[in-house]
Amino acid sequence: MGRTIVVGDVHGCALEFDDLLRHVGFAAGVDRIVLVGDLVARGPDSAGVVELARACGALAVRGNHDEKVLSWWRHARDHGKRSADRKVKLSERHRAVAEALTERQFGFLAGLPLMIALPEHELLVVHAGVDPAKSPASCDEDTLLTVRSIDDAGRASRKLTGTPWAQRWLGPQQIVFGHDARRNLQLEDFATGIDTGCCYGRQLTALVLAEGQPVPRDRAARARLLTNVPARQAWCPTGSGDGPE
Ligand SMILES: [Mn+2]
Repeated sequence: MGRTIVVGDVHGCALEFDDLLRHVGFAAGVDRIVLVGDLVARGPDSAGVVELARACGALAVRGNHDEKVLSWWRHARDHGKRSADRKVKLSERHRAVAEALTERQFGFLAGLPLMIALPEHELLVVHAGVDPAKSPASCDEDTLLTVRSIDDAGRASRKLTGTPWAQRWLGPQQIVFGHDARRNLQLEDFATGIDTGCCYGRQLTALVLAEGQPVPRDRAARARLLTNVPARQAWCPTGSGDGPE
């Protein structure tokens, strides 16, 4: 086993995902890729991202955008596509993803867990985050997929108002997450947010851990393990509201 390379929200940016694999010198069969979810939507080539993830044997957690198209796919599988179109409302953007993905690619997304524990790195990977008042294992799906902040009443919230949940999480595990492109890189004592908005024309970021290396508690030491590649272009306007972010 080689390095563990944890990659931020790819969001259909297949070219940049490929750029990142080259940039870190990804060695197939040696290194391990772990994606923080939201493989699909916003960017130009969701199917290409899923195919690349499959091809490099990536592990990944499910993101809220992955879950959105999966909810349509599960309904279509069980009740037919016409029923799914009526019952599961998709934005135009998500509809395009649902039409682009093959059954095999949907099957890959459907197999993604909500959380991946990598005890050799003292690391948990989730898409959005956790409710710091609970153990990660007892957090509900909605929190893991959408949380951003803790509101004034102490509740986990998907809004940007309030305290970033990552500032309230006191470990003991280090959590690496995505989902919050607007806050960009987040480096807290026990949490690292690596959604740096590639689909909006910023960067695709990764945390690169040597075999068996615990995620450093020290922020500067952790920052040295981060690397990124620039977006080839802005694929999606910032704040383009298309449902769940
Ligand atoms: Mn997300």
